[in-house]
Amino acid sequence: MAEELPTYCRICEPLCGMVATVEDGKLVQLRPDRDHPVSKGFACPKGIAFTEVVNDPDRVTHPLKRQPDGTFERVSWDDAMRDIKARMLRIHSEHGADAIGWYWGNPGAFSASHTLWVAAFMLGLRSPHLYTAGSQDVNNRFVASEFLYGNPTTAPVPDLHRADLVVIVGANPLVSHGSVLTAPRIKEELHGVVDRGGRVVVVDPRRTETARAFAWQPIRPDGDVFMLLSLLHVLFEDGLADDAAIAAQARGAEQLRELARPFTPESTAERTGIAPDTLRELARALATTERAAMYGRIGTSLGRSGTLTTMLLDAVNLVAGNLDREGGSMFGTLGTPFERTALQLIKALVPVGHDRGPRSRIGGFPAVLASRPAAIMAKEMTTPGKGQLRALFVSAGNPVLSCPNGDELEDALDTLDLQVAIDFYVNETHAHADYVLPATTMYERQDFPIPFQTLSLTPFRQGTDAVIPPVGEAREEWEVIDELASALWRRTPMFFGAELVRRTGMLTPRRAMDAVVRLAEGGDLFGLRRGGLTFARLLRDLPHGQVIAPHLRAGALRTVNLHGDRKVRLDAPQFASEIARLAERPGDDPAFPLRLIGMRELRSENSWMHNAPLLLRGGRKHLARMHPDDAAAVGAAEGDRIRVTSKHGEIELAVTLTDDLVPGVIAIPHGWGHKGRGGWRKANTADAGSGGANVNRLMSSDPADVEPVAGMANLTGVPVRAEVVAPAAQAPEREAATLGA
Ligand SMILES: Nc1nc2c(c(=O)[nH]1)N[C@H]1C(S)=C(S)[C@@H](COP(=O)(O)OP(=O)(O)OC[C@H]3O[C@@H](n4cnc5c(=O)[nH]c(N)nc54)[C@H](O)[C@@H]3O)O[C@H]1N2
Ligand SMILES: Nc1nc2c(c(=O)[nH]1)N[C@H]1C(S)=C(S)[C@@H](COP(=O)(O)OP(=O)(O)OC[C@H]3O[C@@H](n4cnc5c(=O)[nH]c(N)nc54)[C@H](O)[C@@H]3O)O[C@H]1N2
Ligand code: SF4
Ligand SMILES: [Mo]
Repeated sequence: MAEELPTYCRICEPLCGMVATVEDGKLVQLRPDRDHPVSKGFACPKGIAFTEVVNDPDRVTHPLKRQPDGTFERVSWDDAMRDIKARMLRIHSEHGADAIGWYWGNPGAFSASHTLWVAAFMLGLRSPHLYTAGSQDVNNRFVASEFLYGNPTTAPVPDLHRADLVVIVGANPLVSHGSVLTAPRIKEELHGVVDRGGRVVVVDPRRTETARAFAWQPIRPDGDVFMLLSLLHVLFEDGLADDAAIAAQARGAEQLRELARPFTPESTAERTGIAPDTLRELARALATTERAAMYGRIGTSLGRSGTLTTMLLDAVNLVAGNLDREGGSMFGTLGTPFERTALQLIKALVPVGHDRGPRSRIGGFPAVLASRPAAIMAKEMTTPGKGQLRALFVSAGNPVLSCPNGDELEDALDTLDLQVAIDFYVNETHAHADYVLPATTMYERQDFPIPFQTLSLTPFRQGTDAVIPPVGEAREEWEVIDELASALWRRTPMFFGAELVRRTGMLTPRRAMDAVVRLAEGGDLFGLRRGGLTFARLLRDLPHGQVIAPHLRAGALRTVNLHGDRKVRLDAPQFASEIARLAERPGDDPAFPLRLIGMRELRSENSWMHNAPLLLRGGRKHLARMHPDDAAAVGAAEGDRIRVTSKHGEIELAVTLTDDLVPGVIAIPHGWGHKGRGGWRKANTADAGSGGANVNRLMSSDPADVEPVAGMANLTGVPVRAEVVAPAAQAPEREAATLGA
């Protein structure tokens, strides 16, 4: 008997509505949900291909234990957990909680239970060793928001529904489908801007898919901070600043004006590659277009000054009069009663603010939402002394491929006393683990996307049940975490309390998700609002989800800004200190004449989904992109195998030539470098080329190269050189020049 069950995709941020076809408890098909009120029948190839992940013969469906020869053998959950708990308790007795760490990867953020349980476990344990994908992604955003708004968890989103000018800096939403922004059908949203007579400008070193569809403004890698300072300079000095907005929303605009004064468009043109007139025109358009928004993502986060860049993006929006305005850069709220007071209370009670707690042992980095930079994880394992990391749990992550200097991390993992993975694949990181515990996929768990509620362009609620039971012996992450916390309950005050509640059966993810639904706008307020939403009602009556409001509302800044006077801090001291640090940027090194940037592909998701046949069709290869002029300079031709070398490492892969790049820039997707150890058969066959190369071997994990404010890894604008190692015809496997997208 086939059943059709509405649910939603949780691979990336649009959370597209899906309909799952289930036969005899097995997922047989996924198709886009035409009745979903926001995604309206849209889904991308990854979403559709997820059936192949759920049913992948290479999937881990039973606990695995690593054998002395490096292979894995099936063990029972009881045996695995007994040994893991005993070893964890021993490490805890001998070395304390600060020998135990957790790396929590990107897909974890798409599971409410996983997010809440990892956070609670690490806060309860009081270990400084929480690492997340955030230091390769978004921690700079959290820190910028904390400085500007006193609230790390708020972030403005561009109101694509109503904007007439959208400036996209370092993001490629036609491929990524949007980030720190939940906007399904984002391509149509952007075309809508143009259809209204507006403009979309893409500031990027590569003429991306998005830039091709709209207007491309080339920029030199890591030049954004200079562009933004010049935009501020022009806004202030040419009388374009919105004084009323500044007076109403901000404090310290005078200080920022002073800081921006030296950065004339002429003085920054060399760093940005943007002609002064073009920059002035952009500043004028941002100020004079009634509804304009500037939006930045990964390309603005992974340079040398990610926190400053993000602070400046918001500052430009504010000074141009575009912050917290319809059609501008807007803030989402949950719409709970007394939301601001509740946020202030949480902020006072949960000690996760920037720089709360001790700085990291390696590099002295401040905590960001209780996490430390993943770039220092390896040295935390190998540097002796109190606080040395000896046991690491990794859930939904693959730091060997996603963090800088994967080689160093691989070696360091082998020095640990205990490494445990929770995943449904044995990836390059987990290949070093003592145990791999099988996780459920998203379609095997109940869910409600708590972290994305306030980032949605269309305020929207959708819950889902598991559409199939756990495959094999898979378990949800929170169940494993509960068991670990239980083992420590007599030793850790928070776990003691948690254990008492847990034993009553009241501490479940479902209760947490239900509470958010009921307290948020549209919710039943636990019975006070008749007919309001509950989690159960979402599942029962509204399986395609419920729109709460057609648009975001202006004025939300007064709720999410937690500073006492509700003013945005344009005088945050980090503006001055980070601008001063720009002078320390290393100059060009003739030994490394190219700048390396990243890029995402439509049919990859970071380091995973490279084992799904649907996504590997057409002889996909992991390829570097070079400008023909740069290729000619080193004698490289289409399809040649090249060696790319940085100060920190080298990789080899095939090259394809394209003039979609600013000359001097080379682009390589991250997330490749599958070595065939971990059980992914498809990814390592001739189909998928050689499994590709790990671009993060070129990146530095030296604390001196990590951005000091938010601990961001420097993964873009990295100096490299390229040389040919084998011409196309003789390359080890013939690499077809089919682009991934
Ligand atoms: N298909 C697909 N979708 C994904 C993912 C995936 O792997 N595949 N990953 C998901 C994740 S985890 C995230 S965080 C989001 C990210 O979402 P996006 O930020 O939209 O993703 P990217 O495609 O990496 O876009 C970054 C852009 O920045 C540009 N860039 C690089 N350096 C610079 C620079 O110095 N300045 C400027 N201005 N631009 C620069 C790059 O050329 C690239 O076009 O995507 C998500 N969606
Ligand atoms: N050079 C360079 N490096 C980058 C980036 C870049 O642009 N350039 N982007 C960075 C960004 S934005 C990110 S987010 C990071 C990502 O870095 P990570 O989060 O470390 O790595 P992923 O590749 O997302 O690995 C995801 C793992 O989670 C597993 N998984 C998927 N779903 C689930 C689940 O529901 N439960 C469990 N337990 N496991 C699951 C997958 O099988 C896979 O093994 O990479 C970063 N690295
Ligand atoms: S864009 Fe694709 S991967 Fe992302 S949520 Fe939608 S269907 Fe899933
Ligand atoms: Mo990410």
